[in-house]
Amino acid sequence: MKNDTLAEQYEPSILETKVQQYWQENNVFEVSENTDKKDKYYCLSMFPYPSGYLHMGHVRNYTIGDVISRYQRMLGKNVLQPMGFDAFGLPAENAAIQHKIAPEAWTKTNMAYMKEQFERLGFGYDWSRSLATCDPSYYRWEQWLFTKLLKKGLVYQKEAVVNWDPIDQTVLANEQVIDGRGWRSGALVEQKSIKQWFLKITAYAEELLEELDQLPGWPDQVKTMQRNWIGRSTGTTVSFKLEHKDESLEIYTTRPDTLFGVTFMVIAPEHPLAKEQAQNDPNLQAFIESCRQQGTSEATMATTEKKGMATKFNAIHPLTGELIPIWVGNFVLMSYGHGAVMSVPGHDERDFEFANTYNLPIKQVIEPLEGKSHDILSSALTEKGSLINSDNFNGLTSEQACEKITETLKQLSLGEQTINYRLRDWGVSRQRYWGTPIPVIHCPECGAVPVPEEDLPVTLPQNVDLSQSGQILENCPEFYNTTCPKCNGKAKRETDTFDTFFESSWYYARYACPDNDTKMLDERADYWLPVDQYIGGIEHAVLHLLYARFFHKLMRDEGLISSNEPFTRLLTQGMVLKDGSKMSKSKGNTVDPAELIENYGADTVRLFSMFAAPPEQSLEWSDSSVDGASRYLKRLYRLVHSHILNQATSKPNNEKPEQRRRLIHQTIQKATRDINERMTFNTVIAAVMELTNHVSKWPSESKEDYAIRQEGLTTICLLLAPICPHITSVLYKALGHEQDILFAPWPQAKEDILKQDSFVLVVQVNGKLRDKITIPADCPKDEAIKQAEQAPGVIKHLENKNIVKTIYIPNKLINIVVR
Ligand code: ANZ
Ligand code: ZN
Repeated sequence: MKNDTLAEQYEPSILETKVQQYWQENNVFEVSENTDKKDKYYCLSMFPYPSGYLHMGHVRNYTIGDVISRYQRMLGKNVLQPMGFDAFGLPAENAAIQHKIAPEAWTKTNMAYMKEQFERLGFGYDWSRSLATCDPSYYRWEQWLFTKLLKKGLVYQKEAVVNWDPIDQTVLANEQVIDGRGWRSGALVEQKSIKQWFLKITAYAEELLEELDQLPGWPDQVKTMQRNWIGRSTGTTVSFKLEHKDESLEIYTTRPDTLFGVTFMVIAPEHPLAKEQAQNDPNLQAFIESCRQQGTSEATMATTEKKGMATKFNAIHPLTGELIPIWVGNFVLMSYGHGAVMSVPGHDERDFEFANTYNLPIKQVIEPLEGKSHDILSSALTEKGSLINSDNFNGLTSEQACEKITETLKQLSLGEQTINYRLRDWGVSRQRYWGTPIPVIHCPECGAVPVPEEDLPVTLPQNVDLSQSGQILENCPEFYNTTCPKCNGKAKRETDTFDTFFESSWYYARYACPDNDTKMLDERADYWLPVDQYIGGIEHAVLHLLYARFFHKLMRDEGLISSNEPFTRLLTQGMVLKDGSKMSKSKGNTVDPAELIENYGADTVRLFSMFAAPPEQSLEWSDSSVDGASRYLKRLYRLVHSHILNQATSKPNNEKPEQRRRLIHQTIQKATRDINERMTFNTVIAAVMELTNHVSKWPSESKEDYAIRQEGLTTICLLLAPICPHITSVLYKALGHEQDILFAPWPQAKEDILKQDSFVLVVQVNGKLRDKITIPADCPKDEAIKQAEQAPGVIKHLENKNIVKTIYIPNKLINIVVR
């Protein structure tokens, strides 16, 4: 930029446009995998869905990422900060229906608008690496990976339940079901079982769990949520022989110590035994049907009333030989363990409730450890204890019994220890149009055949009529009619598309090499990965972050990258609140960032976002804080303006040159420490504002004074540069620096300046000089008084006296008044 003299007035929009132009013309944020000595730093903020509207949550998220990126750049790193768009998804289909605009056109317009907004906010992205997930050059690679996984057996098809709208004849996403009815037709939604594609994430459950321990840079809260989601438990699989045929009913239990307390078994409505019985039992058939309507989400399971129905079958207890009736229950999940439980109503609350409803026996087999008694008929005793009514296991503790009983079962080949995960395989099929086509061809002869690599990508057909009811691709013969890659016979393309989490699971890696059209990832991915700092909302703690970790391992095992984990550090930013509740369109309490930028400029918006709260906490919106941020920048501007014209007017001030310099370096030290240790940019800003207050009062008449003031102002610019990159760029130039602030290093606190100077303190007793002591300049008052009282010339004058008061004039004198 030309070293123009500083304009008299601070006009953010003019100033910011100029600075941004300079960035763009010089491609300053484009980075390459350079081999010079710089360390790489990959800073990534979660990419947005291109809704066409930027909200304050976006602004906050992306400002945090940009500040970290710019800070790392000043530390001398080779910083990659890319941005792209999570461009597939339902809103585009809805917009297509409502506004008669094709999803692609709608999405592209929105992306262009959002890119403009990002540029206006001054985010330093390497746009040359941008990507949109709806672009075939992007999604072809996830289609490619899918076909590889299919061949490896990590992908499979099975029946799974979906929401079915019987009027529109279409599958509905959960968010399209409103109060149990289809959002468009208003029809009562049914549960329907259809064939869908699954990714075997459970094959990686153990690694996904274990490696959480190797992520010290992740918030504990997120790691705990992932651990619970994976839900590893150690228990025992027990085989109960069936009475009516030579087969067994397997169950999974975490409490084998309660085996002697089993009084009935409960199987899931989808269990084969339930189906067997239902064939000639219309009542049970109806019951199973009603369970199916209820759905199987964990939330429904926990809240719906426990209901059941008896079968005519019995199981045989593996150790006592007793006959145990088998029931069907709506609370048993087919997808967990073996879809069946041994019910111990004496020691499990759910079983207790069920036994009371259906008048089934309750038996106590555990007693509390400290001999306390427990009335088993009034409530279940769920704590562990010691065994009773359990044959030769009586007297053992629960822990001992779990081991012993499992051992005994194992010897009888009727059971063994097993590890179970709550984690389910990931269903990736969506019956939607605006998504990545699943690259499979169904052949009547050969079955499901992956689309050969050379035929990828399978692209979405254009110009479809989205307003028709039913499933779009199902009504598109020009899309689905094809030939089988194996036998060349007539075949049909898969018409489901991927869950959009599929696209967002690997985009972070593709930014390393978005232009490669022969490979999914190349060696550049290993240069940049793992991401050093990932930033996004806590709402992604489980699904997105788990899927991304899973994909990283899939890509590693495909030989595409060598690291094990995608994100070294994770920052989950807090919400933006207004009047105490989350800003949201539905509450009508939003603030439009575009308007703010227009009124105040990007630097003020950025300063406010970073000053109002530390990144991980929620931020309460306040008009006055925005005004405050704006006023501060205006003041800073004036301060530099008057300084360079040498019109600074010093106010009475008794800070010595050493003190002034020390304050500068203390501020550097504090800022650096706060960013490195806690990323509390708000305290950094507070310290810089404090320094600004001081500098505004410093003299500048002498050469030395001028130089110190210059150093103070330069430091303020440097410390604020990551947060307010536009104004600091201009002020830094105005202060006479040749180089653009973008290339300036982060300031260093100088040890010798930080060292505290000493002062000679006069110590009086009742107004008479008794001694002189030397203390550090910033010695706290209490410490100064303590040292004064112990000075050799003072001690004897205090003996047998009462100290009435002590007068302390910092850095000058202490007068101890005694009686
Ligand atoms: C007997 C028992 C006695 C149980 C007792 C608990 C307490 P976690 O820890 O989450 O793995 N269970 C097993 N399979 C199930 C299914 N498909 N649907 C619903 N519940 C199922 O939970 C394991 C426990 O959940 C198992 O231990 C089983 O009940 C139940 F005093 O077996 B337990
Ligand atoms: Zn075929």
